[in-house]
Amino acid sequence: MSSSEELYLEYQGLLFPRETHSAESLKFAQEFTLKDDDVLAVTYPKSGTIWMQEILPLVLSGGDLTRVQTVVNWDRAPWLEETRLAQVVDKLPSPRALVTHFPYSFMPPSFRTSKAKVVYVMRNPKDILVSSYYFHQMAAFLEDPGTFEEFMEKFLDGRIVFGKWTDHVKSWRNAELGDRILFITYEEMVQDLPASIRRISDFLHQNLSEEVIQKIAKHCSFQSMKANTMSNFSLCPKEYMDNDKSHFLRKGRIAGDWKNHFNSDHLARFKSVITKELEGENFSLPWSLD
Ligand code: PPS
Repeated sequence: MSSSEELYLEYQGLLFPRETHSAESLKFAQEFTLKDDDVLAVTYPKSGTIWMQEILPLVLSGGDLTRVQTVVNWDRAPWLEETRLAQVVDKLPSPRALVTHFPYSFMPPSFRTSKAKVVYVMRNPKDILVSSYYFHQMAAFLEDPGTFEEFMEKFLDGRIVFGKWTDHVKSWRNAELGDRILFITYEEMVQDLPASIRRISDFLHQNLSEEVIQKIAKHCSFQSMKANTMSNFSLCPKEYMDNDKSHFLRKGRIAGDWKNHFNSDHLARFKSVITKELEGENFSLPWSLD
């Protein structure tokens, strides 16, 4: 079993998986020039990143399925912070779709001066914790999660990649980006995907027809993405992600898997830490922590 130091790179106080990040890639990201028509899906890990990575290029291309069927997701809408970006960025069609797990303070100066837009996906943190727990079991580039209790403590302390969930959410909620940012929840996407795609399309001034919205929703359903080798990470070698242990597209369709993992002690501990961390913030969470 590899240690945290072997697996993770610490950069400006945050942990990043060395498998896909380097000091150079993080510096490259922080010096990256964003364009006015770029659109970024911003998420804390396990909040719905690859889902938005599928939706954005489709919305931006008027529902053209060619790229989602022929280009793997990590090249189609690359992560700003990953080493892969430098290799594929010149081949991205405009308007570009990118994704990032960066908290706001890590964004390049060009983001602040550009008109680039952000779709920020939020998910119930209890479900993020559960999703992340299974992901740490199947991804060899992440530390073994230990028991569920141990992993919950690491999550609450931010001793995991990309730090604390509360810090991430606070950083973007307080970023004051006006009409450059759309906040959307994973749960509303589960509940009504066509309506969520309509919100995204309107935000990006795409003016898509109902027929195109339905086409995108069909392609981005859990079943369809789970079957799409360009999106389900089955092309990722087993030594990096072991689908025998857990699938990347694991439960998805059901919001609230946390109920199968939290006992009353977990719930009380989770609620008290998250509530304290968010004390005094001028936004409220769209989910109850009970
Ligand atoms: S990562 O590693 O941060 O990029 O992971 P991320 O993509 O943010 O989150 C993975 C979870 O998103 C679920 N997912 C979906 N749910 C519903 N519908 C669709 N189409 C979809 N695509 C991805 C995926 O199943 C993970 O959640 P869990 O709860 O583990 O199933």
